[in-house]
Amino acid sequence: MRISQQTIDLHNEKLFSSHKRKFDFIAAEIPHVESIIQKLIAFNVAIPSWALGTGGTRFGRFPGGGEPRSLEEKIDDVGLLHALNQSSGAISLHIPWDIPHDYQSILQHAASLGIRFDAVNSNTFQDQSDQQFSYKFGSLQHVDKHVRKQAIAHNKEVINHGIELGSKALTVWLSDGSSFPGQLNFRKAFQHTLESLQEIYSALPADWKIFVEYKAFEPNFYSMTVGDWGQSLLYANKLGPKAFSLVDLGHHLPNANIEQIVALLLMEGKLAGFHFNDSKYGDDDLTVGSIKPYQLFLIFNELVEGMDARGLNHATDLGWMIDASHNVKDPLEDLLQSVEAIMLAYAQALMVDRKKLNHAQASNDVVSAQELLQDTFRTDLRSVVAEARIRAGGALDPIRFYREHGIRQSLINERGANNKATGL
Ligand code: LRH
Ligand code: MN
Repeated sequence: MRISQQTIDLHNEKLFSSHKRKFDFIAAEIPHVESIIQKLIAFNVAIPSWALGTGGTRFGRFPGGGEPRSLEEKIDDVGLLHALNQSSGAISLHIPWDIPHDYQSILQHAASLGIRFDAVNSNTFQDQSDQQFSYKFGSLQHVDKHVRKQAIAHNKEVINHGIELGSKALTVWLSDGSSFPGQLNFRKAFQHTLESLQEIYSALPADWKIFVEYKAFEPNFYSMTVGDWGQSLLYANKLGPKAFSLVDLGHHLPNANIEQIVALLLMEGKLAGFHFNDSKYGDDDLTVGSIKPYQLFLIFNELVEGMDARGLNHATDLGWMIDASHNVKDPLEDLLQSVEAIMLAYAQALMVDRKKLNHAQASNDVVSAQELLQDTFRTDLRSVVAEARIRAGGALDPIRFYREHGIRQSLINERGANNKATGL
């Protein structure tokens, strides 16, 4: 299903006057609004190929219909999101859930929708039917070298798929760990994992990166072999200059100060990027900014400060990806909300008066520092994000457009009500 520019322009015409009123009001307050808009236009968030269908939990899954039946249809859905918000111009594949069978046709199809391939993800947390050795007791950490060899070979295969698609990074998330005290020798598990990652690292092309994603718990519930940012950084430092730590917002213990972790990984030049989502308890994979929007703003505040301190290109030097699971929402509406929340947090972080904040920090003026951040967070920049979107050819109100044009029903008519997309 493709959306014509003409249909989007018609939608924008209807909503333009109220948008202009809001935008002109706020733009008058922000001297550098044009540079913020240019940065927003350049910024894209990669959509996870495993989150285009309905997610579920062990207690149940309630499909909404019209789910993509193939990688081509997943790319169609990302193309649909990108046509509406002009900020979703990339897809992150998960192998073997989304093995590309014909690279050329997949590349042409994606290019025709303005979609590029972001980091590719390996999967050694599930056993495939044709697999010789089980990952029940881990993969790269496993006590049996045959299991480790099998997992290393899989990661090399994933790199090869990525090379064919123009991807430049491999994300490795390991479910490896233990569920009971005494089950695992932590030192040997770390060393097996490091040796295995070193073999995968040596298979990376010169211009590639490896993202080491950490997680505090689940599916192991006593220890995870890449359990926190410290362990992930240890691996990344021991692996070499192409290895970085990936921050999935849902992978922290309660009340972790994620914005401080981000600031320090960035300072060390070891921040890979993000799997954006939100959570109240565990790895809930909820809509970005739906539970802790202030934390998301504080993370982007550290990102803008830290990226500018290192002279990084905001749009290209870090991995911007969503990792979510949609149990009760339409997957495409959920993803539109998540991208909007990310763009809003980024816009607000770009609005922060860094000079005034640095001065407040340098003079221990705690109240002014907080007032400055909260004043920015309480400033409604939705019309600035919308202005960037329409200048890039997107819709003023993507979810309204999606509903008014009955897109989900069209997808159900085209694909059926009961098919299940590959993924979580
Ligand atoms: C693990 C994780 C990882 C993916 C998976 C789909 O919780 O965040 O990034 O491989 O979700
Ligand atoms: Mn993740």
